[in-house]
Amino acid sequence: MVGQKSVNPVLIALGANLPSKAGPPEQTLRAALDALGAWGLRVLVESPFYRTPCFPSGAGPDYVNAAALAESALRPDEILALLHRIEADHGRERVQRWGMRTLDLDLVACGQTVLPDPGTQTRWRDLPLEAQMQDTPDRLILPHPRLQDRAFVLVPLADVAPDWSHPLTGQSVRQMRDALPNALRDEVTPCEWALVKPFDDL
Ligand code: A4P
Ligand code: MG
Repeated sequence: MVGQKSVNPVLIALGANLPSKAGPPEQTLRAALDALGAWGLRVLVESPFYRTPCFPSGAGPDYVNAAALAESALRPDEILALLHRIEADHGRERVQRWGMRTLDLDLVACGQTVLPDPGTQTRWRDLPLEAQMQDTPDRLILPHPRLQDRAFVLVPLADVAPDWSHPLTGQSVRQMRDALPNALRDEVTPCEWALVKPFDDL
């Protein structure tokens, strides 16, 4: 329709392994999901929360990870800015690549959008591990270049968007998750208790 922005399905991965002002990682993720709704993203489906061992192994405490399917008329760069704002509001500091954090919000995908272009996304996706540890993108890459590697992203994402498919590889979330070694998938275990909203919020 003329003058109306199209609405993209938005996939977001959440992770935390240090306490924030909201409390322990579970509470921070709950607060972040609520903040997304308050700042212009309509959260449609939330995954359960999962406990996951830190990657790289031994580099810090276990994480709590989750994923959300949302919709928004915002542009991808506006959504990333919003995620960074919510991270900063929860004390996120970027000290070290893959370092411990109070809150990490990754923009996994916006529909079938590829940014900045297919060649660059593919280059970041195919980056050898050594280079991944050194190089940090200075602009938005979509889909998130490490998506296909991470059990702590793919297991929760399969709860909210199993059939979303990668615009360049054609693989669905379910296929990417199932392609991971069993040992990595099995390390991603549901938190014993779900953090539900208090009754008066419903
Ligand atoms: N950036 C570019 N594209 C994107 C995108 N699609 N989404 C830029 C988010 N950010 C994007 O991100 C680094 C830079 O990438 C930023 O400038 C951003 O604008 P970051 O969030 O500062 O750094 P990061 O999170 O350390 O890097 P990255 O690549 O997101 O790493 P991962 O794969 O998220 O690893 N272990 C467990 N168990 N659970 C975790 O959640 N997370 C990490 C981070 C390491 N180990 C973990 C977990
Ligand atoms: Mg990140």
